[in-house]
Amino acid sequence: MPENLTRQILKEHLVEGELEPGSPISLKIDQTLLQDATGTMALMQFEQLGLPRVSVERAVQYIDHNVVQLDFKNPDDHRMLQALASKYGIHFSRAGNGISHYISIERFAKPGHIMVGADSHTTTSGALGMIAIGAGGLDVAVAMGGYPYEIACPAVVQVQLEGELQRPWVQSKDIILELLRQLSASGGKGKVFEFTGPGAADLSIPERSTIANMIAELGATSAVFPPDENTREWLRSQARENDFSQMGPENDCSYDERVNIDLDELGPLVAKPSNPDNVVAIEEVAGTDLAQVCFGSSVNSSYLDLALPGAVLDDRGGQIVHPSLAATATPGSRQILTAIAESGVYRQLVQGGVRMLEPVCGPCVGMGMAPPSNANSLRTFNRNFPGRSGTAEDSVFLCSPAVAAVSMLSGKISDPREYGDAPALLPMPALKPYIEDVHIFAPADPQEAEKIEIPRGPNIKTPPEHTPIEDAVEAKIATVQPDDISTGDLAPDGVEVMSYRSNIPAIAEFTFRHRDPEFRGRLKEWGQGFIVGGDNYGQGSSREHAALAPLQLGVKAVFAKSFARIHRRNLVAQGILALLFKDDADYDRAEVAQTWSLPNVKQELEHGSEDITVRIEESGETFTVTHDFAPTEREMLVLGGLLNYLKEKGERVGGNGARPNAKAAGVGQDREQEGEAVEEGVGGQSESGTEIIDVEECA
Ligand code: MIC
Repeated sequence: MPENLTRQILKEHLVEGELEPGSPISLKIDQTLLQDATGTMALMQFEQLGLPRVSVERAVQYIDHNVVQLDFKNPDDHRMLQALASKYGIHFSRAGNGISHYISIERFAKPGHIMVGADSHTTTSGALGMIAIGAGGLDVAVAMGGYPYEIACPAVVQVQLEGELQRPWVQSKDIILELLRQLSASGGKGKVFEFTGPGAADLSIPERSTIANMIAELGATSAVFPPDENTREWLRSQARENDFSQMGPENDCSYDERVNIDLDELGPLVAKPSNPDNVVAIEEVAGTDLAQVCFGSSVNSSYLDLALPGAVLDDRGGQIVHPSLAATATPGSRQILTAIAESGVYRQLVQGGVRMLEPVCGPCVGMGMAPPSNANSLRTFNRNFPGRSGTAEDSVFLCSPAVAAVSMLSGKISDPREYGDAPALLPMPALKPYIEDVHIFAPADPQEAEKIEIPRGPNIKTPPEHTPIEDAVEAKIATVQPDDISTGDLAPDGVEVMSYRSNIPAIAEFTFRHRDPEFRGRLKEWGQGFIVGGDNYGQGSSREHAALAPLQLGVKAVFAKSFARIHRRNLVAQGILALLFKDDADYDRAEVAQTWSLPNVKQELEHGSEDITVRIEESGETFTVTHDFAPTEREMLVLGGLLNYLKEKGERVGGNGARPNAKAAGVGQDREQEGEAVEEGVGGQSESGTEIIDVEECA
């Protein structure tokens, strides 16, 4: 049967399971991505696997998020990450190189590969024809160890792009905003979006990367653009044409769903506060006063994304950023920074009054440039969850660089089609001279690696312990939350909180700090508790801190109407029950401080029951909730999470995805064949010859 590209790639990598949408599959992983804000926990959990080296073709640790370095915490994390990367066989991209997603498409993404990354926007690399999936740090750690990655088999949605974008005023950002407008922030759950048609073929790789990046905002598993001549050309410009593979959907293949977008009809769109799917036509918000305009960062940070605002400022004899607002620009990578510096775009932006920021995530995750109170900020970023910008009562609009460019002149949200003739852009200089990976450090060779000491600063604490589930679980409801709770509500963005990413006891103190400031106090008093949430609970980022912090505080289960994919899995991997209301009306029964019990939960999980009984202790009423746990996830939950599960099972899958092939967890066949000394078991942090500086000693 002819297959679409997504299924071909999945088939190639299938280790176990049936390619039936929704059914559990395990996939061999080729590449992994870690960034510093998620990497510390991921690598400390990798240490707990007790493996000597990673077993994937390419593992990269980037430093791009926590780079404000207000005090010792961020630099301590970076120093530890560099040592861990070198020791365990991971490439290390130093701060200043750029944002992981952009560097990945420049240097590593490869048609036909599968990557998992501890960042929801890992999906960006789908621009090059690979399947790139965001996941929690523990899942990425386990994949790095050579275990297959487990996921529900995605359905494949064909997005047929007809016609042509009315460039430069209508841009690929408007395509993804249109998808968000049509499908909503949870409309992509369990799906890979495969882009086809003349409108897809016409998009450059950076344009594709904008769409692939923000497919995460739909809650989707991934986006994939079949590799074509544009892909080959991009790889050639990156001096790695050999990474190109000819592949694509086979003639007459089928898809599970189809969406058509006519690009001739598409106009500029804007996502209003405070969710990326709150999308309207620009006409609806035109005239809105602005105090801030921000370009670049994780998405829309390519050369052309910055060249357009530069050209607009340089146009008509020179124009400036409107006096009522502040504008910033963040290039995606060192390559782009160098290109805009050499072409003159940097000068255009600076001369026009734009504040130039270094190529890191920056204001996109609330790292500086918080907007003023009671004012609007217009950003070419991917997310506008409440408070993410750093200002609690913020009002952030998302748009394309074209909309942002003309709006920064007028001080109001403006329709770029009314600007008049588009200015000429400064051409991008040939990239060749900037392509070198001297700032991406290769790991030490295995002998050297054994001697590497891991420096750990006083803010770095080992991940929380996991305990197997009790026969029955009883707890009070610690908070009841509405729909669309983001992981930012659980583990907030911004310099202050994110500096505790390697210290779960400390970061736990910020859980629900805006939504329910009493939440932590209740849990501390009670020792344990439950969370009740609405639809799309845990949307947004991959940060497993949104599960680790509740674990630390004693949360035993989250009951929700539905969960976002990555957060649901993070809860399960950390041993927290992610339970689904069968009847949404049961959500309305929940009250803070009410006691719910799960009298038979262990047995129900062990027996594979779809129903879990809940009793409301105050009234004696019972009802049932359900779940969508894969069989391995049920076992995981019984044992107290993924690490305990691997330890208990003692199964090991080699880097080539063959299974099972070894006697104990932590013992890699590939390594054994190489004759390396390998320790057994999960949980050991030290290896012979390695001096570990004890965390507690530093505290
Ligand atoms: C985000 O855009 O929300 C982040 C910050 O990149 C997160 C990762 C994190 O929280 O460290 C993500 O997208 O997963």
